[in-house]
Amino acid sequence: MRDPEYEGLGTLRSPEEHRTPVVTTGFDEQLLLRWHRAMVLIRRAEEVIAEMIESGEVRCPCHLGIGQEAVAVGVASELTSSDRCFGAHRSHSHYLALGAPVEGLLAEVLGRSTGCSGGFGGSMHLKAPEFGLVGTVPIVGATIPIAVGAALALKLDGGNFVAVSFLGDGATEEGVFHESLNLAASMRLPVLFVIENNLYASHLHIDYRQPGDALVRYADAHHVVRELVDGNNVVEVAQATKRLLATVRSERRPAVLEAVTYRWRGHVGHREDVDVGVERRDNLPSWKQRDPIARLEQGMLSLNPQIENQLAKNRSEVDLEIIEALSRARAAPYPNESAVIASVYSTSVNSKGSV
Ligand SMILES: Cc1ncc(C[n+]2csc(CCOP(=O)(O)OP(=O)(O)O)c2C)c(N)n1
Repeated sequence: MRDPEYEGLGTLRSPEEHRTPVVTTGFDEQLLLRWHRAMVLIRRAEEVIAEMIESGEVRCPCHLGIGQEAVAVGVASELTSSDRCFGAHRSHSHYLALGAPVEGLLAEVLGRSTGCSGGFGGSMHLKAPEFGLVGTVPIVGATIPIAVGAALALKLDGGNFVAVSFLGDGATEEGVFHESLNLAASMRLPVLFVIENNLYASHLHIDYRQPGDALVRYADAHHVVRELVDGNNVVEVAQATKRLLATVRSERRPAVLEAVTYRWRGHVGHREDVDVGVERRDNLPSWKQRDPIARLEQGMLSLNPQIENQLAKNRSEVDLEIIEALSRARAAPYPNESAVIASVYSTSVNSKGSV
């Protein structure tokens, strides 16, 4: 039973609210266009992956984040390639928002050797360390403590780089999330926990899983600074990230960003109407009215109607980029047998035969 006084997510969980255009007044148009392009790239790449799942060309399990693009793009906008990011099973957006090449993603889901993980990982094991993405792992909660460890290393190294852990609302139900938050707070480690609260873990709504729906309460319990934002508003996400990272970088302590959003496709796969074999009975059409890309476009157009040309240019450039990347990915070979052996066994064996 929920306490009647409990405010929780308030209007943020209601798809009828927060549909208005993103307020872009005072923001540099070039920056807004870059955010727009990054979100369109994630959306289109995932739509193409969805088509390839449906046709049977992509056979690894894919968890699409269509509808959630603003979170990754808003956070990544405040990061450098020397920061250390970690994701989970739904991380295409993190990989692309950090600037890693779309060809590496498409080749990876197609199992090709030119994929970002050599074609061995598939959709859920992405990496692009040169862009700051250390790795993604589908075991829920698995990368949270690794991000805390990376934050410890970054603190010991000096400098002001940070670790970032992208996680879902379901991952806050893993004990390791609470241990990680406690350790990061106790040791004052520079790590930003980004909770993408899309209200669901697989087919189960948060109301059936937790006594409260706002996950920032866990930050409060650990005396960690935090913000709760509309995750479908890229400006809000970027501004909150900027404020939190200023603290994390300068004071070397953790922070939590909770971004409320919604996924348009089912938990896994291309379909909109099922979550892991369970029929979806939610209000997806209503949530689509809170589209993060359309809302940014509306906000930009309201200030400058001429910007439509630039928005259209972004869309067509992204389409071309994806077509070319996909054609290269499809033409690439699968990993050969020696790559399998080399990836499993170490070559550094000493004269006694031990590694
Ligand atoms: C330790 C563990 N338990 C269960 C699963 C199965 N599983 C995969 S994703 C998922 C739901 C995760 O929900 P959330 O963290 O909210 O992320 P979202 O899928 O909404 O992005 C579950 C239960 C798993 N991969 N790992």
